[in-house]
Amino acid sequence: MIEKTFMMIKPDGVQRGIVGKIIQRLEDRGLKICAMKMMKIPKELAERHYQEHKGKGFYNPLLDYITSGPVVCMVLEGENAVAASRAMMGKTNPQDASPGTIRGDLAQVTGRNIVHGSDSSESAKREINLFFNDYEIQKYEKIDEAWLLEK
Ligand code: D4T
Repeated sequence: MIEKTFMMIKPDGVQRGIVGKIIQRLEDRGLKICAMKMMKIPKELAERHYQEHKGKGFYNPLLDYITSGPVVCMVLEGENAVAASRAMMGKTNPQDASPGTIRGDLAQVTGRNIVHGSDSSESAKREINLFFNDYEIQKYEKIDEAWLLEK
């Protein structure tokens, strides 16, 4: 099933200069970039994004971290894009993330785990709507689609 997902390179990914490296992996997998922008997340948006974690011990440090500098937000599309991108990211705690995953190769601790990706189609829809307007999301055919997908 072709679907869209939301992915974010967090402030540590931007500061460490590995934005290009992360995007390269996503493009190499064949995920289509439908939207992309850099922004500094306002506190209210961070609170809405992480509302499920409100009240947990890591909630305030998490808000401080995610609002501490610019992030790069993306909408990606592909076959089972939610599960595919989660698998590419690796486990939340980079110590548990397999080598070959973004976190397993490029991060060390949960509080600096460099990427976020939607964990279900429902959260993908919610997060895409939270971060992007419709006009920011591009609909286009890529020339490799016939070779990448069984179309
Ligand atoms: P995100 O949402 O950033 O992609 O991470 P995950 O989807 O992989 O993990 P999550 O929602 O469970 O956690 C959100 C965010 O909180 C931080 N966190 C999480 C933390 O600092 N300490 C913790 O114990 C947990 C569970 C890291 C990611």
